[in-house]
Amino acid sequence: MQKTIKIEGMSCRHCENHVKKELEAVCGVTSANVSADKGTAVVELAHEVDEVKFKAAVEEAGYEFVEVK
Ligand SMILES: [Cu+2]
Repeated sequence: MQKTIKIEGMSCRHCENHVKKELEAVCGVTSANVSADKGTAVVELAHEVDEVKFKAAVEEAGYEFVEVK
């Protein structure tokens, strides 16, 4: 299962890495592919993850969570 998270505020590779690290620490996330250019994080999931967890991870990294598709 794959989902795309829209994120605002990332501008470089360091931002991508912060977000990737936080998202991959969430239970159920097997990998996160983050793009500062697109403002997205494509997450691969082992099981359903509550949107609230994604929001918390993105905010913990210091960026703005927009939505999950
Ligand atoms: Cu940055």
